[in-house]
Amino acid sequence: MKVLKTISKLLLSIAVMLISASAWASEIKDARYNMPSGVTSVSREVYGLHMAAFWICVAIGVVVFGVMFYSLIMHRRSRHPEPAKFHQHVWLEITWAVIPLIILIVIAIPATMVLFKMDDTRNSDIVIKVTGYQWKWRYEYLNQGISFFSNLSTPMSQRMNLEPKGPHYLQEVDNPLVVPVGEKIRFLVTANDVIHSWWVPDFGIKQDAIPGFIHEAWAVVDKPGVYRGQCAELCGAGHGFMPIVVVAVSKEDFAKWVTKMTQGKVNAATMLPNKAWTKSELMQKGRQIYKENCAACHQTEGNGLKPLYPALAQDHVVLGPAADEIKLVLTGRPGTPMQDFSNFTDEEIASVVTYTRSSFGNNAHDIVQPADVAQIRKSLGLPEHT
Ligand code: HEC
Ligand SMILES: [Cu+2]
Repeated sequence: MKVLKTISKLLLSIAVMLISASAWASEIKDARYNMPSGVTSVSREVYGLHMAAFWICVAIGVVVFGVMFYSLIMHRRSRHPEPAKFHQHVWLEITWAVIPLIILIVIAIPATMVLFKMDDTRNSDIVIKVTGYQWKWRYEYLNQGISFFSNLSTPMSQRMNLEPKGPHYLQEVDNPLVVPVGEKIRFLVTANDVIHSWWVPDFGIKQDAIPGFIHEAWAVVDKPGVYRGQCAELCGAGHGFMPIVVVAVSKEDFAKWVTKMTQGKVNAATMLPNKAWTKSELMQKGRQIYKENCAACHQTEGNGLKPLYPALAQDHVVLGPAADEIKLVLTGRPGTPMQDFSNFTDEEIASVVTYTRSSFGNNAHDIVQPADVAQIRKSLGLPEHT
């Protein structure tokens, strides 16, 4: 009777499990539990190592637990009331030291070879400097003179649950990194404030971004597509809001993109420090910097978002002496959302300040040169940043 009850209970729980499993099945189908094998030779080798190590662990687990359960069952007390009383077994001990040693060596050799390969950044076709900021990434194409920030583009309304979440919630940006397929791209990874980490699983890259250090990584992407990653080093309140989006395109499309990005734009390679800039150069660069870094709060048209963010149109600071506005942008207003932008270069601050002073109906007429910013930076005791 008791046995029957147990069996019926067991059957019932299996039925419940099956029903719930089928309900979950559609979700499970799309879920990915393993790491991706990715789209670069390195990422595929890393995946291969991971799977090899995984199956070795499975085999070890089967053997170890097999011996354990065999011993538990076959040498249980009811069968052997008198325990064996042996001590030490030299050969057994040597065996269980040597076998793991061999396994470790077998795993270490291919792993070390992949590490060497990962480190070989020679003969690259394109060099991109990646800089982590709280909380965004900046990409600089060192040979093409292209430079931009990449910010999270998921609207606040989705983050506040006022709107349904999009398919790439918190994994989308305004300006993705664009790279060509089939070319060796060398990444120089660093940071400007705290430690971040540039992680793109499909490229097999997770490289620490540390202020004052430049770490290297490389990738040759085989397949055009959109690859997403994120910051992988807890870097403050916005850590979860600085995703990485890389768009890999054909070489021809990449060349077109480079032309589009450099056409009519001030070429970063020619931005010499202390060079006197013309107003139109400053305005052009300033518009871009404003759009990427200020417009989220002060709005594209400079009319702000009352009562949270003041308008910059007809604002007394913007219309006041240029030195005061430079100071404000360099130091921010502690305790308010107006952060300090001291990690921007002198050129960037000069252009964004010039832009605000002559846009949105503001008519300050003056322009600000990088040298002015450098001077104020110095008077505030901030480190140089050209
Ligand atoms: C995260 C939101 C945010 C961003 C981004 C931001 N600001 Fe601000 N800004 C503020 C807030 C809030 C204030 C008002 C601070 C206060 O309460 O005194 C402010 C104040 C200012 C003021 C002074 C206005 C006044 O009348 O007090 C200027 C000028 C200014 N910001 C320029 C900029 C520039 C230039 C950028 C981009 C480089 C920028 N801000 C980016 C939120 C922001
Ligand atoms: Cu970060």
